[in-house]
Amino acid sequence: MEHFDPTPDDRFSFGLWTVGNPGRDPFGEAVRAPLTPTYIVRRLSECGAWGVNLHDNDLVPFGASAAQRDSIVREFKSALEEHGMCVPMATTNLFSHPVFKDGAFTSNDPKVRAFALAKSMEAIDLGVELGAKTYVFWGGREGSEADACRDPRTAVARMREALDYLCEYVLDQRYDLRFALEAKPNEPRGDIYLPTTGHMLAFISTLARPAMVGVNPEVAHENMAGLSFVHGVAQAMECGKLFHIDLNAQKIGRYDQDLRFGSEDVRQAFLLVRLLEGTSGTERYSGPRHFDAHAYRTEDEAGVWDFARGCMRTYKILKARAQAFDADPEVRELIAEQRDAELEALTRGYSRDKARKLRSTSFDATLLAARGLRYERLDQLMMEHLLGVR
Ligand code: GLT
Ligand code: MN
Ligand code: MN
Repeated sequence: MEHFDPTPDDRFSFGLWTVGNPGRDPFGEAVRAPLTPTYIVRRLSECGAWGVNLHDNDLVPFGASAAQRDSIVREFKSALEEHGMCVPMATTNLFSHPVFKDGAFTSNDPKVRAFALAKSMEAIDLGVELGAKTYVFWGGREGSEADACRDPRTAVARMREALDYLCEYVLDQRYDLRFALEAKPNEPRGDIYLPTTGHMLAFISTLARPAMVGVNPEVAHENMAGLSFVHGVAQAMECGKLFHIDLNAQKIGRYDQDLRFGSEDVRQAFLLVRLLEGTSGTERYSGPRHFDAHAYRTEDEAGVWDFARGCMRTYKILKARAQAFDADPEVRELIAEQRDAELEALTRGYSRDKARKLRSTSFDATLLAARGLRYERLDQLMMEHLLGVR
């Protein structure tokens, strides 16, 4: 029997806010007691996780003095060391405090925008001090309900100004840090600017330092927009922009559920793991496998660790299923690349001569159209691997 216990080589990480989620929602109070960051570090390492991620205020409370900050950070660092855990990613909380009720970088108030920038620089310092190599920006409050309040172009321009500023800050400090932008279409705002990974990729190409900035797509968020997560992630990988990933699960058409990885739409989860692990022979994603999810509100603390182990276990089971699928001779035959050396020579790289030859080639469209593609068989094979009978 294969074992699916996580090891540090799997590069699994969780946010302090994920396993630390006390189960509060808009309709009800917390159902679990808060867990301290150092306790979370210990329990995550016991579960087999490799890394722990955080917002500035998951660790250092908003408004803490410099002395309080330093002692909290010292204690946290020694817990990391003791349990052999790292902090691969950090981020800023620019959404909880009421000051950010109408956005942080995109607020109409220059004082709020300035405060958000200052808070971000401080949080970047904290992340780098803890060893983070990736810095996430999720603009949860960067949106609107009363859309006449600002031109959305102004919002995008303000976002650009803030990110350009922070890129220069990182370079000026000589930090080894890259930014990863996380999209979400709505919630908590009626609409959030730059709502999908696709919007983010286009936006990044307009920045002053595009090479420093990539994306952090989240399963739930792209699903909320009704999009194929696998296609979005693949596009980010294809242009070298998948810097980080938020793994969870989501039913389509709902609020942001942040469910245990793989617990909904197991086909997409399978195809995602197959893509990230490159089991079909493509390039493998080498960054952290981060779970941005939380346990059901029905759970006590024991259920939280069941949840965490479940995320990692499902990932590894799907990886094993994907490897078996891609090693299956029948599958390989069905998806083997078709070649036509003569025509490919004409369609690869334009020249006037190639175009002339191509246009004088005759094609039997009826014959080409008549061939069945056997995708029913292919998909059923995928299902049988997924269901464990093949
Ligand atoms: C928040 C959000 C997540 C983001 C986190 C990073 S915070 O929990 O729902 O999707 O990734 O800011
Ligand atoms: Mn997320
Ligand atoms: Mn989410």
